[in-house]
Amino acid sequence: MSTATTTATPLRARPAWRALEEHYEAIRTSHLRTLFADDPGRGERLVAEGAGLYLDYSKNGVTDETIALLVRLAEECGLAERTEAMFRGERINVSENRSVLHVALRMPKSESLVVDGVDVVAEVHDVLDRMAEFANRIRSGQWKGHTGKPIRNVINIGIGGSDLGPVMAYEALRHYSQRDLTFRFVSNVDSTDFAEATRDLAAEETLFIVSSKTFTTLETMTNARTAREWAIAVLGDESAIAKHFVAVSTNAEEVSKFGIDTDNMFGFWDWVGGRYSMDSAIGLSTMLAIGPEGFRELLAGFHEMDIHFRTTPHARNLPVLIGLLAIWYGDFFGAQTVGVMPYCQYLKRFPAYLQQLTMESNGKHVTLDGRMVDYQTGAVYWGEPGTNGQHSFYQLIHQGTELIPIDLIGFGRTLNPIRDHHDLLMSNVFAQAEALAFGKTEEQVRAEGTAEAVVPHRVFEGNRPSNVILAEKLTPHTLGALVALYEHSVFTQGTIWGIDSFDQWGVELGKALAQRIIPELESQAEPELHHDSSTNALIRRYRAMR
Ligand code: G6Q
Repeated sequence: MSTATTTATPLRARPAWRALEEHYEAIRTSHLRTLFADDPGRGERLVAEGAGLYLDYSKNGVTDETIALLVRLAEECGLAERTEAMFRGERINVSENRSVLHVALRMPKSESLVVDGVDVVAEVHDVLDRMAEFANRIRSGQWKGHTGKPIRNVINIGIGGSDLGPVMAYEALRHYSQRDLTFRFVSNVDSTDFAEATRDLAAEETLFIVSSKTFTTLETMTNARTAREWAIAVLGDESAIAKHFVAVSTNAEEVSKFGIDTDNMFGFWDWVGGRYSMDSAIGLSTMLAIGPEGFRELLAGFHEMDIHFRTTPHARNLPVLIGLLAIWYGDFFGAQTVGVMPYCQYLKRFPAYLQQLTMESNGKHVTLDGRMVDYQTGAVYWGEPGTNGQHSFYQLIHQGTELIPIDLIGFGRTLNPIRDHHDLLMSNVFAQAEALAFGKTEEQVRAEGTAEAVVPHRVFEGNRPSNVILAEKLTPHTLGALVALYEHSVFTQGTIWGIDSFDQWGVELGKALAQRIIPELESQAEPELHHDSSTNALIRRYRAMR
């Protein structure tokens, strides 16, 4: 089946969708208490394993029949065919007419993937080898700054896909990082970001990685120019650039125009989307932090999940199950959001990273062939590390009126074993999933001797869904597998909705309008304004305050 025919039948007209609608009516009031009581084996059966991750999805409002129907939906929507099309390098990003080949970034050297006559895996490894050589020189102190001192600080300048992955990975893998190097990340065009990141650093020991696929992004280029002025002001002359700036980009021309020698540029390709690029050269800061070997492990984790996704039957396939459950809650139960709660302080930026991955990918309102959808697409993803979130917003998940499916992520072992912290942390993972699913009945509350007037306040209705994802320990390998898990779950959802998960036209309009407004803010003379009355008034007020 070709990719084009898979989108031909409107989603809601598909037999599996119709069957799911009926099934939903039959199951929507079933309580997890009953589902577990009637089927004591479900906690051991509704699980899946792959690439070092264990998924327990038994505390969801599903039965074996639900899963079978969802899997049938995936089949009817051509998930297997579209997955193969992606892995073969077909141009499945239709609105940009591009291949989608982040999976090639983590294929081992021994493999080859020829797309348009080019072995992309060989190209990937050429860049990885150059990155490794550079990383070794920085990490060993062999690379010297303009005044002959080794580099101690690395600042990645980038935004969106050229920032969120690197920041998240650095925070996640800090434990494995070379601790005598300082890493900072500047993304916001708000000058505060740059000022605070550099205020206590010596320019002669600082390396800037300017990360930008296009090398034209306003925020990144503004910060990069500020960084160049900052470095030259201290180091004296332009020739310092060669020792203190490297670029990660697909645009060699703009890189050299900026003044960075293309010998100090690490390339990638238009078939790597920004939000899918943390394992390309965009991950240079990650490699500097954890070393080439650690980076290889990270790629191996991604690759293991890629293989799992490509080869495991959908009913036991982790990304497929997670993607299908998101469809189940979004399109049938009307859930608007999905919470992702890592019980791991190192993963504190993981939810922010996922927000871009999921929402920029699946926040779409037309199908691949341009028809308006008549169903809900991408949910709002959000989250915070546990247990912190429990002391703020979990209240609403437990007792509010919104249905919020959540993923709880935990590890068997901590990287910082201190007293019984880890058992306390993990007991909360299990307790939250249990409390959400089973709640507390009126009878139980009464039996505790609660005053009658307070009883309703203390009742937890339960039946609130969660996935629990467990891995042995947070390693570069685990992180790769975890990111690939969500990447492919996004792909699964996008395939079912029949949308293009790899473009991002929605980001464009605001950028274009900002370009028009900049001269209106900066001009000396009072500009003639032709916006709506609100925008005109706001611009005038800002000019007066400025
Ligand atoms: C990601 C998006 C977007 C992009 C940034 C930075 O998928 O395309 O977040 O990564 O706008 O773009 P550059 O890397 O080109 O600066």
